[in-house]
Amino acid sequence: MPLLNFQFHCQAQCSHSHARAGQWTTPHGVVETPRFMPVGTTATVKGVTPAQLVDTGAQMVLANTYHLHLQPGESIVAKAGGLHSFMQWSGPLLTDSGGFQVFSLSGLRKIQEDGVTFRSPRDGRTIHLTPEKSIEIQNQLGADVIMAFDECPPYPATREEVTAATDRTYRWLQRCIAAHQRSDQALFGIVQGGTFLDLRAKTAQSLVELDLPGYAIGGVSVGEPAAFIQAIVAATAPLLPVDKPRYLMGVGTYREMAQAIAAGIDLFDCVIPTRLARHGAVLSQGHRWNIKNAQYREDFTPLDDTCPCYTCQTFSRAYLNHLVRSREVLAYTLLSIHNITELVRFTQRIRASILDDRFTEEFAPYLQPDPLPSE
Ligand code: PRF
Ligand code: ZN
Repeated sequence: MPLLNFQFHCQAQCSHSHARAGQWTTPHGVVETPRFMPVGTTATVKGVTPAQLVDTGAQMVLANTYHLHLQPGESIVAKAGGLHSFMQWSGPLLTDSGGFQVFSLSGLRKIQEDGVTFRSPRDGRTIHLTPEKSIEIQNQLGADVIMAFDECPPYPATREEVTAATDRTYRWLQRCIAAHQRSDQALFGIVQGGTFLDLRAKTAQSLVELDLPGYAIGGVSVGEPAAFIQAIVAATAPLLPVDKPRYLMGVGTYREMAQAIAAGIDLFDCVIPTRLARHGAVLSQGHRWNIKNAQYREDFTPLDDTCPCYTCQTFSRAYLNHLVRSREVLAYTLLSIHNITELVRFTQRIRASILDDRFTEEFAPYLQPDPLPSE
């Protein structure tokens, strides 16, 4: 089935690393890469309206097959005219396949060759998710990008366990490709392989042969030391095609993103900015700090005086400190707007530095390797 209206164009290539700046055309608009994507698990980026989200600079948003299948169900989203129309986000959208979310459920789940069986945490009913079912749901949801149904092995796992999961993920990918019905949705493959770099390389090569419209690296940031993430991404990303987008799933710290961009990654997603907001934590200029602290009670300056976001342009630290201490819902919205803007802006600044070929100089402090665990 030919794919319509997707095109990845590499605009600039860093001369000291694999970093690149790209322009990725999708049916719902262009994504300038590298770019951070905020997570809207249940068809909403928690606490933030679509108009506010546009103002953060976010271009593409992620939603989840697993959560939307449980509530409200894909048929209701389809009746609304699809996910774009249902959640009123007119830009590019991506749905994750549900595999990872099911695997991270503790307790009742069973993985078999056919798929995964689990008990709904909502109402206790038994649900069977297969590669075919995940694609059918994602076809109904209608995001621009849909993800293959994969098995993400935990960390740590033995080589045998990771090999079994990786081989099964490949068979599941072939079933996903066969089940996929829409030429206006790009199906991305996901490279698994745990911390075994040779398994990563072998998997990347076998996925590249399938000539998919984009590739993700999964199975990282699952509890392994930071240096492993860097090693996995460095060993995998350069093996993926230069003319397709590369997406590192579930990663969104400053250092991890900068290092992954240096290895050639274009896209990231992470719940960090909204999750931190829930705890009063603020991201700014490479650091994390908490607005609840007493020192901000009478601080009438903005969170970050270099930040263009609505929160920083409008409110003081003293006001935000008060909202958080009073447990006001607006605190959550305002901190989420700031944190999302901050991470999107970090990737935009990296993009600008790649276009000027100053990336490795300008972001050198983030590119120092993480210490290897001592053993
Ligand atoms: N697979 C899928 N989604 C994911 C992951 C994965 O491995 C991760 C791992 N960091 C986050 N989200 N399908
Ligand atoms: Zn701000």
